[in-house]
Amino acid sequence: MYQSAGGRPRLSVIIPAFNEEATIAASVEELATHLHTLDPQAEIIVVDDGSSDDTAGQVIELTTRYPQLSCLRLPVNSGKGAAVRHGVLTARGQFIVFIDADLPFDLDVIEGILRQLIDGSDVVTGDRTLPLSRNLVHISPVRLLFGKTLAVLLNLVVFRGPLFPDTQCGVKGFRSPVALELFLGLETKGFGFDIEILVRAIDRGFRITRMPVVFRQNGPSHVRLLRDSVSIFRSILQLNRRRKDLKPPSTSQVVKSVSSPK
Ligand SMILES: Nc1nc2c(ncn2[C@@H]2O[C@H](COP(=O)(O)OP(=O)(O)O)[C@@H](O)[C@H]2O)c(=O)[nH]1
Ligand SMILES: [Mg+2]
Repeated sequence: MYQSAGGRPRLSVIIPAFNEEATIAASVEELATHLHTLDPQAEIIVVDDGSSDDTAGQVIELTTRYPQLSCLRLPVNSGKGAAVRHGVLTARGQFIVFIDADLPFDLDVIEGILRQLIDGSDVVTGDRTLPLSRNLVHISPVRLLFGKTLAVLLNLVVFRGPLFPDTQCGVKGFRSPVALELFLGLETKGFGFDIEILVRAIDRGFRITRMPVVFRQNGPSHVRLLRDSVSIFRSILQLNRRRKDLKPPSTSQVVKSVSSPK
């Protein structure tokens, strides 16, 4: 449907993976099958972030069946932000999407993201709080409370308004030059990297679109609530200190939401 241009794939999908041996093969196969109809040449880049299990072995085994699949390996565990950054700097597609290894969202979201990018968005961020999003996953009340509190605090501190209720959503897409600009200077290596990416996008005046998702499943989480929330919040504070001109986003800043079905 979306043809590749001049030998360059239209789309690159990056999967950061840390100790995902139980799910990564099934995820790659599902993704490859799904992408086949969208863009047969779409590349899939799994970034193995110094896993201590057989994540990389599982992926490498599949590369014989899926020539568009590759596996990057970081020698030591460096964090989700570092892994996605690595993938972005290697990706060849005109459009770049990253998604969590357990493919938590209905994969139709990838086509939705592509459509928004083709229509002129620079950045598309999945958002589980949009009215068109659906949640089919049970989330424990404690995790929900942590998530919501973190979202409210960080929006207050970083964005000076409720711009992004779901910064941590594990699917986002970019036009390739935009991705390069956002990820080249990325400093946050851990789970707080999504926030830094959105801040950098806002500061540069990029057009950002919030995209509904169907949250369909959730593998076991690597996020340790207290420790990672504290470290995410610490990176938020560092981020703010580094920004020279902290100001509310200008009203001309476009953060739009997809609010009608396709
Ligand atoms: N690169 C990297 N990825 C990680 C790390 N921890 C988790 N991930 C990946 O980040 C994604 C989301 O992690 P997950 O534990 O499912 O987080 P949650 O869904 O937000 O609770 C998955 O693709 C993981 O493999 C890590 O230390 N480094
Ligand atoms: Mg998860």
